[in-house]
Amino acid sequence: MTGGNGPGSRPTKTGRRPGSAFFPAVLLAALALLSGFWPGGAVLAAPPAPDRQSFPQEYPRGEAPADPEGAGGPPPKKGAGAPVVPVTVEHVAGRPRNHFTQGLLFYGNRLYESTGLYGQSALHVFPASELEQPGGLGTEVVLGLPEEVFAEGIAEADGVVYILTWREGVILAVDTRAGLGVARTVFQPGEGWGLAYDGSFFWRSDGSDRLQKIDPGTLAPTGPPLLVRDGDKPVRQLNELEWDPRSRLLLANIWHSDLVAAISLDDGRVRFYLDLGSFAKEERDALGPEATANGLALDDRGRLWATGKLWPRVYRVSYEAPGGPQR
Ligand SMILES: [Ca+2]
Repeated sequence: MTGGNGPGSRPTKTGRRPGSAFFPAVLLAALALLSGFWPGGAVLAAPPAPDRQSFPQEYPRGEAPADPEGAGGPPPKKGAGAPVVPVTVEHVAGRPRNHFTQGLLFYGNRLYESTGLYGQSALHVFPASELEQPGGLGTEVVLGLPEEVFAEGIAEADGVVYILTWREGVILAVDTRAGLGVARTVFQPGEGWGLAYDGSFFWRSDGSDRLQKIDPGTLAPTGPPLLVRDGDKPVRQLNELEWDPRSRLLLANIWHSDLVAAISLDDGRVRFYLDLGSFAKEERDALGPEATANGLALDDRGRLWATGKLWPRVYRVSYEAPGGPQR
């Protein structure tokens, strides 16, 4: 994620505009310097911690998507339509502070996290077992990314972790079987916020009310965007994503909201919202308004973990889905 507010978006920190022609060449050259290293305990080019005092000014997220009606707008109000479901916190694990979380996923016995901001974007890899240990997440391997990249959501397919970028027009592919390095860079049109893989296709959010299906082979968009609706109302600012294969619903953080939309990919309808407010508000009050809930991952037991930008904690939550079994 990131944050898009549609019209009036300011230049980026670097002044570069989306789609800059020289950028892919620069990025590819920088990526060529990165090679495959894999968990030997070494930390690869650990990025500096974000300066919390500076990022609101340097964080003009989002540009109007193709349909301006799909951009911006306030997050949905509780009780506006689909039911809002509270969550119960089952476990809390500490984690490194100042991670500007953009994507979260479990794969194998590891927890992967992408973090954003120019000059600070990275892919972090933790032993998932540490989530259950008293000290929480403390051991990480970090793949630093070129400073021209603002990393966004991540998704895994066939052992490859794909890193979406915000406005850079590329997806970075990290083949975890070969090592922790960028193995491939693929053109990706449009703005990227969140990414998930449903077993057949990738789905990408861009801060609007639209989800784009992406072919896993070519990584090219395929078909028309899926319009996400709560009743008749567009649900905008869709951000970090997580596919739930059990309920066959796509979970989506909504930027600057404590709500997580549970979306059917059959028709784009929001079936219900999860409300993370019981702990998200506390984190935001302590860290500032940009410390929004962003980071959803289901572990191999189907349990949902949630975190947010800069949050020093990851929360495992349970909830009772309307009309479905408790999880
Ligand atoms: Ca996720």
